Amino acid sequence: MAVSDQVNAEVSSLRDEINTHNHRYYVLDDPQITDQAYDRLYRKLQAIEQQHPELYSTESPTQRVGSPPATHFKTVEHRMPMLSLDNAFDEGEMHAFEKRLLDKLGLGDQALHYTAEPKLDGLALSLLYQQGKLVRAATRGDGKSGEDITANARTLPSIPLRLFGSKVPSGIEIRGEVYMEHAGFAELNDEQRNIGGKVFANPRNAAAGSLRLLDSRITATRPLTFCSFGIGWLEGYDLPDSQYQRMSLLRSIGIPVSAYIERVEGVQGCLDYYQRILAQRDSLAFDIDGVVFKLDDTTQQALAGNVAKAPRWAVAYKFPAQEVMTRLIGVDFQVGRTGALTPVARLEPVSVGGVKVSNATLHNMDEIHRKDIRIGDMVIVRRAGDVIPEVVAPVVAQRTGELPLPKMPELCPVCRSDVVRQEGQAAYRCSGGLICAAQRKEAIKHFASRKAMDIEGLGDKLVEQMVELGMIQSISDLYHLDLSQLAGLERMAEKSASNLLQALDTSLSTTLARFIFALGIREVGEATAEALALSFGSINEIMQADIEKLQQVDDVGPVVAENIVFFFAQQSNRDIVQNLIKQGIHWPEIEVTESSQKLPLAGLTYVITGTLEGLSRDQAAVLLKAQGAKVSGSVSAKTSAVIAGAKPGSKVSKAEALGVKVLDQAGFESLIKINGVSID
Ligand code: 5U1
Repeated sequence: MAVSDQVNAEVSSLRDEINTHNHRYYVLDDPQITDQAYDRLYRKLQAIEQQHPELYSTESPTQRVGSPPATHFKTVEHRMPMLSLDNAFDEGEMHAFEKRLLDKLGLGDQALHYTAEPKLDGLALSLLYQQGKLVRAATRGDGKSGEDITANARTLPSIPLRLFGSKVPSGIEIRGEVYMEHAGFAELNDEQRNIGGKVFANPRNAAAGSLRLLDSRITATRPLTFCSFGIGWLEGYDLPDSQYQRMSLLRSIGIPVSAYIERVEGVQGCLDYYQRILAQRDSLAFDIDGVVFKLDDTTQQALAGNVAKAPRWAVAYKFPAQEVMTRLIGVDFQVGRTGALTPVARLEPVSVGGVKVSNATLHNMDEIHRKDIRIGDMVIVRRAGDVIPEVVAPVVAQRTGELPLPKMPELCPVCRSDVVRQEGQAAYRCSGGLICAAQRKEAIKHFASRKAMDIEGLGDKLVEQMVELGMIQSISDLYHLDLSQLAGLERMAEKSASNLLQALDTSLSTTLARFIFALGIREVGEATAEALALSFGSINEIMQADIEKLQQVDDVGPVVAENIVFFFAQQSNRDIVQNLIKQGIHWPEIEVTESSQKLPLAGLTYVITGTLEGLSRDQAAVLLKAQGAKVSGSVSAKTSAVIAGAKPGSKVSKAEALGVKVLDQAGFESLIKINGVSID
């Protein structure tokens, strides 16, 4: 049966819509819909295509799932060789780079302009588009020819299968880098550990390994991203003669380009840019190993020419290495909040990514055995982003003679209780519970942390001091502290002591979700705590619930349910909850309704700004969520209303500009009908 015009039109419109959202997400960095809404569109298209196989198209966004494995990759020649980059390691080498250019161009001491961008730590890829359609993707190889990995590249959502707009050249080879973000890398390695698969040493190896898999269906599951850094070959098009404008042109035809790209003047401009990007390096979601500068004027680029395989007109100014070698001098064991003992490497101090490192995590004993790390080994240490430095691997080639494997102690190094390992679990734990000062310290730090009770001024060092001095045995003791006790502590003046007492007092007014999270029940994170709060509405109900009842909550599986029941089965934990309530911890009541569909605010999204009278923004959010609403941090055209307390921020003007309703305190109160509910 012929496909009706209506189905044809729907498929075509869904494909366009999905492609537009990909473009907004990867190229414009400005997503307009949630991941869930995107998934809904995607599944809708998939369902129609399954019903109508005759509508199959290689260009459909659903065709990024990969194809059956190949036996090998074909070798293909690049239209134009893929060059490499010369490096500079200090300011002197940057000055020398510019001097060479000025001499070559005969420009004396004129100012040169450069396009500057971060150097992504991934692997280079060349994409060939003909008549706007992706026809080939190849690795760099030896620069002249590389491996044809088209089937794999097609699975990356950031690589458009077709270019956008009316300005598309008839043929273009686009060059760029494929990389993996830290979060995706960590998730991939966790999965690989679970299935006993290959664990990757760093995101670059993971990206390279994933892109060169013979089975593109596996590549399709790997979190890879593409970002372009230039054009290799081009036909049927007049390019602008500025590198910066060429990159803007790529962006305009749907190719992702760095969001950090800038045009800078002279070496000083380059050095300033280097410092600015270096300062952001640890907060980026991906690894970069330097910044790249390219002469902006492409006529000057042509005049400067190439030396061997690298252009004279570009340079990579490298950052300090994030992976270095040093000696493992010993292994200590750190006791965490749940009693788990983590092996920590003691290292010969070394600078990693510009920061001095003398300790690094070894994760767990299984990892030490899997990697065969010995005390006395030279090891590779990696520090990237804001994560804790880790020992990646031993350098076995440098091992001289027999070296001992680290051993898990039989007694807790802090409280001397037995160390035990539950069957089927990777972690070894101290059996001392809250008798163990280490577990007590961690439990209190967690209780006070920002996402839990948010007790400002109660930092880690202070908690450690208080536990060591025996001032607090359990979290409920925090609320018995007085000014004279606090003011007697090291580095604690009377003013900060009184601020801390005030912060403790403020923390008494909280939300049920924060309180549950703060208790530190094993594997109960923020989302689970929130789901528990919304579905039970009271701490007593949660304390009394059995495993079966707990499992009815979204997010709660058998293991988490068992952890919750186990936690509240301990009389000491029940006492802590009762004591805290006696000391005045409170939260707004939540009315529990059977089905979220029936809730009055279901399907609506609110943004809260400014200070509301009598309740925090968090508490207001709980009241809205209890009635089925969503609470978001940013205003968009889809926001149902902005709730503005005193001194609201720019969110109100944004709402007004978008025509979104703004509710004041009274409007909010009538919305959630909290007049009868005591909120102070
Ligand atoms: N960001 C960036 N990386 N990268 C790598 N730009 C850049 N340019 C390159 C390479 C190999 O080569 C061109 C200068 C030819």
